[in-house]
Amino acid sequence: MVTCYNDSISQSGVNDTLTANTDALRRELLEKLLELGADCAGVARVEDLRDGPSERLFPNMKDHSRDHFAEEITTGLPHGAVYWEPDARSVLVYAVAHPAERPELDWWCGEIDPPGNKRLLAISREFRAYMAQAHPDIGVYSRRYHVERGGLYLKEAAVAAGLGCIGRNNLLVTPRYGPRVRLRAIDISVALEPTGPNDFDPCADCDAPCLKHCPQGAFDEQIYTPEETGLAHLPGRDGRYFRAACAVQMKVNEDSAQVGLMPEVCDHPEKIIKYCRKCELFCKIGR
Ligand code: B12
Repeated sequence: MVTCYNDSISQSGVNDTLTANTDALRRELLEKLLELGADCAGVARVEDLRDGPSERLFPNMKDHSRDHFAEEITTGLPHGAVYWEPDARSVLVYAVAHPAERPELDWWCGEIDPPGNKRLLAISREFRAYMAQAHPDIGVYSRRYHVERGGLYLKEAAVAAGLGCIGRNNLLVTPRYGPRVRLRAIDISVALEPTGPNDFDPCADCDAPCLKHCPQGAFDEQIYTPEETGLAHLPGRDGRYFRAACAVQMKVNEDSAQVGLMPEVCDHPEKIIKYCRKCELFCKIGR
């Protein structure tokens, strides 16, 4: 039944260095996430995520987009900084596949979350209910989506958990679904052995159609360099992803949205916003 999570676990079996208890707990929790509807799940260690490349780049970003996020900071921390609960030790990261043939999973109905997001949220809610009953002694903290409101950098957590790698399209690319996944995370107070990272890298020999079809040319120029930033990991890997251009396209999508009905999420007509996904949909992995 184990889907794409922790291919490391399913291939190599149990890590002998773990105590039987934490290993059993890790299996139980990841399998619970899959049972609740996640398509991939893994574990990252909080210590490995602190002060990651996104958090370090953020204060020096030149291509801030949608800076209204800054107005929404509820953590009390500087913009871009990640809040951690004092007793958080492990991050459970999970993904729901968003295949090309189910585009509606990613459609916003006005301000209402797309069906895919709703599923991610439902998994979190049901997982917490399970934990409250099965492991009331473990702290469980559902992560918000926006870093400004208590989220974390989900792609980095997913890489650390072994779900995939950051592709040249600046997205998490998974072996099974390519980049066509949406992510969420739940922190817990127990230290579990991480399920990643691994050396999966399908971009190395790819002619990168994902980069060529961006309607705003968001990958056309190098915005950041390792020398200037002191970082090895940059947006689009080598600093070629231009966030502000991407945000222009998303605004175009919002402005051109047509009013329609999505009965599965809303009982009245709303603007149905279909954000651009060309960098995802042109990726050859997982199709
Ligand atoms: C703000 C935001 C946006 C903004 C800005 C995007 C940006 N990347 O800057 C806008 C609105 C433009 C946007 C656009 C999109 N987004 Co967006 N976005 C986010 C959000 C909330 C935070 C991302 C962020 O601020 N990153 C900070 C900047 C500094 O980092 P970064 O550009 O991501 O680059 C870092 C990594 O690439 C990393 N890196 C590079 N190489 C390596 C290697 C290693 C080993 C490591 C560890 C790290 C690493 O280092 C960089 C820092 O230098 C996340 C959710 C979350 N909480 O994480 C979703 C998220 C990243 N978005 C997502 C998606 C799908 C999209 C869109 C396709 C639009 C859509 N239809 O939803 C586009 C795609 C853009 C792209 N190609 O990157 C998904 C990605 C899923 C996936 N498979 O990766 C996320 C995770 C949300 C989700 N629901 O799952 N997004």
